Amino acid sequence: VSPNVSNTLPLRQAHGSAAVIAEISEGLLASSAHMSPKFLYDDLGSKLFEAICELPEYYPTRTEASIFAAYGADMAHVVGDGASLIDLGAGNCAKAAALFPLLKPAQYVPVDISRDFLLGAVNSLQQRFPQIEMTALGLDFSNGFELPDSVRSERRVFFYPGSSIGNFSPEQAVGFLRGLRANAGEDGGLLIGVDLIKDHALLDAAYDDALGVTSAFNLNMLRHLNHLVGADFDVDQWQHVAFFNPELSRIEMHLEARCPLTVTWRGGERDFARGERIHTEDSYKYTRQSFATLLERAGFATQRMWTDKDHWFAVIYARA
Ligand code: AVI
Repeated sequence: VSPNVSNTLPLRQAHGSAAVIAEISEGLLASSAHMSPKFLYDDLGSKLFEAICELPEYYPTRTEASIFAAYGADMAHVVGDGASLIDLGAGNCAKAAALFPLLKPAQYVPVDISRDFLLGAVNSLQQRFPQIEMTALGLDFSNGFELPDSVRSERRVFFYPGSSIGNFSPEQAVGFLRGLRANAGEDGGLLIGVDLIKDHALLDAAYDDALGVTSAFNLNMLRHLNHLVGADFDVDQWQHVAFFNPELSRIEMHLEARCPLTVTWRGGERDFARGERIHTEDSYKYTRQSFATLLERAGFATQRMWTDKDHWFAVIYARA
């Protein structure tokens, strides 16, 4: 059995396209340079993120897994079986696969910007679960996306674990969640993982680990940009900076120039002073109440929430 692969344009094939050059140029030329976190995820970036999830400092993955392990059966009861499970940012698909025996989806639709990485994972998953129809979508869903006709079920359950929603600003998150709600169909919903505000030292360490894996993950964006737009970033000239910003309730990740330098790419050139930064990612942290309010603003009806004993992380099922 082979999974379906949807015929969408992956970012990899889009490299050098006018739209990608325009987006990257706009970010690099802004007075405070910034770059979408989606550019963290080329093939190596996805592998580095997998490694981050194994780090002792990166508590979200194991805390969320402990919540699924403790309450998975209860979640399956609330969600119901036989749905189309649409896994947003599926990566290696491991989180959804662990829930298959409980959720018993009729169809599995993993979506990820890192297309080749996704296809490798789905191919082996399809062998393990031949009874579940699988359709892999290699695309950037951050600006919304159309589900292909092959997603037939009227009951669509979006699966968005790992607190990836935190990589949107709260305003963007409301817009994105509204789109999911509108597409969930009759009796569908959203099973989502959210990272909660906690001791700031724990948050800082999770994004600046002792082994330097998160630093490599952040710096790898420069290699990806070199590939995408023929830039000449020298990774050695940059350093990883990450910290919790309590006013905005978010981790900020930046790349900081270690020395004065000039970067050129297909579409532009910019000088950076020593200490000048490119803002590469935000990771917003919520309280249980502030996230429930966000889901309400997005139009979701009822919600069930499960959390760990320390209230570090929450998993919520919101009915459309
Ligand atoms: C994918 N996303 C939820 C991760 C996060 O925690 O915001 C990405 C990440 N960035 C640094 N470490 C992990």
